[in-house]
Amino acid sequence: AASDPDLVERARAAKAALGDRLFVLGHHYQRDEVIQFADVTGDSFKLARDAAARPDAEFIVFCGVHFMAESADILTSPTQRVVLPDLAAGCSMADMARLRQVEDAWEAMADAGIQDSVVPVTYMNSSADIKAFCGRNGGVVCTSSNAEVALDWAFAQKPDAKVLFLPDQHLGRNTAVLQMGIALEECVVWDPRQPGGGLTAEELAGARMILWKGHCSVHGRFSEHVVDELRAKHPGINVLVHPECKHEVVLKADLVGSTEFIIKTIEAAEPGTVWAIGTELNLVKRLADAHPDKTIVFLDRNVCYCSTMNRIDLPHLVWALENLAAGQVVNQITVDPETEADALVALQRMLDLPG
Ligand code: CIZ
Ligand code: SF4
Repeated sequence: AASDPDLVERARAAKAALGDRLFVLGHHYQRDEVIQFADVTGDSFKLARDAAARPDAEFIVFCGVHFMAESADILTSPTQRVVLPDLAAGCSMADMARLRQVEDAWEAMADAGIQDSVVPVTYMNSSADIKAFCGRNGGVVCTSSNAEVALDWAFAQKPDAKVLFLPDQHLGRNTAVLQMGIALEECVVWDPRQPGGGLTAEELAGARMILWKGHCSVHGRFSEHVVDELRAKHPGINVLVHPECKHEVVLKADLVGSTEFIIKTIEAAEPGTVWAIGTELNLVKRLADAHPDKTIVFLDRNVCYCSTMNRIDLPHLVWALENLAAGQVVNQITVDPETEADALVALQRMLDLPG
C-alpha cells in the first residue's frame, strides 16, 4: 500500500529540521514506507558499524528491532542517543535466551564437569546481557556472515573445546555441519526448560556443539517440501536461503548466506534466471521489485513478515522524528555501563577475527 502522503510530508519535514543531527538506519526487513526515510540500509552488524561511523549524529533512529538498537548504543559514543520508534519491536529469537537461563545452564555445565572446556558464542541476534555474558566468559559474538570464522576461533581457544551456541540452533548447526564438517551427532540441543538442558552426561561429554534451543519464528517456517514443489514447478530454479532456516531446508538449497549475501547474489545474477528466496518477505519483495529482469519468488506458500520488525511503521517513525525535532528524546535505548563494557569485549573479539 502507498504511504499516507500527509505522513510522508511530516517525516520529510522533521528529517529536514533535524538535518545532520539525525541519522536514520533501516534494516533490510523493514517496510518500504520506513525504508524510504533510511539514510543507510543493512543487516544488524553493518548498521551498528554505520552508526559508529557517524559520531557527529546526535540522534540515531534505528528502524529495526531492540537487540539491534542495543548494539548501536554499545558501538556509538555515550553522547549519541539511539531511538527505537516502537519499544514493542523485539525479536522472538533473542527473547528465547534470557540471561538468567544462560547463567543456570552455565552452572549446570560446571556441575557436569564440562564448563572449563566450553566457549560461548552468541549470534548478534541476542540481547546485550547475553553478549556481555560471552564477554565475561571468554566468548565472542558472531553474525551470519562470520559464524564459521567465529567458531574456528572458539574451537582454537581450548584443547577439546566445545561451543555453547546462542540463541539460534539453526545457524549454529548449519555452520558447524555444512561449513566445518562437524557431524550432526556431535551437535546437541540444550533446552533451557529442562533440568540439565534435557541432556545426559554422555550426550554432553560427546558433544562439540551445544546448541541453545532457540530459533527465528520467521525463517523457521520455511519447509523443505516447498523447495521440492518449486523445483518441480520451475526447473532450473536457484534456491537461496538464510542460515537461520532449518537444517533440512538448507540441505536442499543451492546457496546459503546472510541478507547481505542474498542481496549481492541477486544483484549479480544473470537476467532471465529464476530464484526462490527464503528470508523475510519485505526484503524478498523489494528484491523482486528492483530486479524485474529476473524471476524472484518467495520460498513459502503463505506471506510471512517478521511481525516485530513490522511494528516500526510510518506513524511510529513520524512520532519519533517529530518528538526529536521538538527537542524531546523518546524511546531511547540505553545499555547500562557494566553490561556495555562486557558486551564490547565480545564484540571486539568478533571485530578482531581474521577475514
Ligand atoms: O533474521 C534477522 O533478524 C537478521 C538476519 C538480522 C541481521 O541483520 O543480522
Ligand atoms: Fe528476530 Fe527472526 Fe524477526 Fe530477525 S526475522 S528480528 S531473528 S524474529
